[in-house]
Amino acid sequence: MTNFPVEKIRADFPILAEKIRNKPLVYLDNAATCQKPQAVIDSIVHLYSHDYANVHRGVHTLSVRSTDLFEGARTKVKDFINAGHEKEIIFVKGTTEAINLVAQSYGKANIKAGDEILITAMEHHSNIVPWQILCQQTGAVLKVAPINLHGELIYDEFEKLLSDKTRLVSVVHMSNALGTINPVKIIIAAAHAKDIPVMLDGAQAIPHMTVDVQDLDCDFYAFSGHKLYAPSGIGVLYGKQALLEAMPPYQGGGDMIRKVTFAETEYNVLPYKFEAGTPAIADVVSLGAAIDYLNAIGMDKIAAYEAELLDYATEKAMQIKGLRIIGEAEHKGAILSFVLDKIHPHDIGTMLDSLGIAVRAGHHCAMPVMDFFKVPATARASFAMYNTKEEIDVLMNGIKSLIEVFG
Ligand code: 7TS
Repeated sequence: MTNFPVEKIRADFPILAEKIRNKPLVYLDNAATCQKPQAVIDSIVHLYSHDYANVHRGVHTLSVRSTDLFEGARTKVKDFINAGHEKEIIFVKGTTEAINLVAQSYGKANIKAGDEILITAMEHHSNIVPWQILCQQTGAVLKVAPINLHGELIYDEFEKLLSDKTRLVSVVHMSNALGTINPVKIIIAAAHAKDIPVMLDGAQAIPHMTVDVQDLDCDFYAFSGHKLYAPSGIGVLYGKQALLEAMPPYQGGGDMIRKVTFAETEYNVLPYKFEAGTPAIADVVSLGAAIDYLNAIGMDKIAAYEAELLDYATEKAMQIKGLRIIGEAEHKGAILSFVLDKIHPHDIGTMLDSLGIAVRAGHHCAMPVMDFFKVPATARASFAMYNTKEEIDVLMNGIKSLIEVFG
C-alpha cells in the first residue's frame, strides 16, 4: 500500500535499528510478541519519573494521579474494543490468565459433571489446558471441533457439536499457528441461538483488526498487551457485565473487597472484584499509550497494509520449491507458517538468525495443530505493521539460500 506510513512507523520503534549478527534486524516474530514504540517506552518512564504511587488507595496527590492514569487506560481499552462500560474491562496478566479466570470462576460456578465445553482443533494450549483442568475438577467433557487441511474450522462439524449439553464455547479469533481467522460472528450467533455463551481468545486478532465486542456479541474476550505493542505482564478480560456480576471472584486479596471481617467478606464492585492485589500499574498505563498510538494510525489501515504484506509473502513463498505452507485458510491474518523439505524448522530458525532474521520455530504452543498436519514443528514468520516488502524479500532470499546449501 503506497500511502501507509511504514517508514515513519519504523522510526518510532528504536529496536528496529538494531543490528543482529552485523545485519539489519528483520523482526518477524510478532505473533510471539511485538516490539514497542517510543511512545509506549516513554509512558513508562514518565509514570515512574513523575506520577507513580499505588492506585485506589491514597488521597495524596501522586496516588490520585496514578489512579487517574490507570483508570484512564481502562477507558481507552473500553473504547478500543467498544465495550459498553469500564466495569466490563478486567486487567489481568494476559490472555492465559483471562482464560483461566473464566474457567475457574464462570466455569466452576456454572459447569458440572456431564456438561460439555466446546473448543476447536486449532487452539493455543492456553485455550485447551484451562478447560482440561476444569473438566478434571468438575467431570465435564471437552469437545473439539475439527479443522480441514487448509487449517479452517469445519463449521458443519462445529455446529453438530453444539449440543444440549454444551455450556460454553471457547474459540480462537485468529490462530497463532496457522493464521486462520475464524467466522466468529457466525459461531457466536449459532451458540447464542442455544443460549450458550462464547469466549474468544483474541491474543492474535487484537493487533491486526478492529475488534468490536458489542458487534461480535461475544460474552468474553481475552487478549494480551505484549502482542499489542504494550508491555508483557498485562492483558485484558472483557466480559459482559451481567455475567461478570454473577461470577465469584477468581482470587482473594486487597482491592477486590469492600468490607472484611473474620466472619465474612463483602466483595468489591466490578471490575475490582476480579483485580486482587496491586496491579501492573505502569504496564496498564502504557497499554493506554499503545492504544493511543494505534488509534492515531487506524486499525483498518493497519489491517489493509498487513493483508498486503501477507499476500506478497504468500505469493513469494509459493514460488519456492520444497516449501510447504501450513495454514492456507481463505480468511487469514498476517502469519506465514511453513516447513521445508529435509530441513528441520529449528535449523531454519537458527540459520535465518545468522542472517539477522527473527522467526519462530517450534510447535507454537499448539501441539495438536502440529499433530494434525503431521509435522514436528513449523517455522513461522509473523508480520506487524512495521514490516516491509523489502524485509519479506530478505526472508525469501534467506530461505532460498538455506535450500541451496542444505536442502
Ligand atoms: N492464545 C493465542 C492464540 C496465542 O497466540 C497466545 C500466545 C496465547 C493465547 C497466550 O498468550 P499469553 O500472552 O498469555 O502468553 N502465543 C504465542 C505464540 O504464538 N508464540 O509465543 C506466544
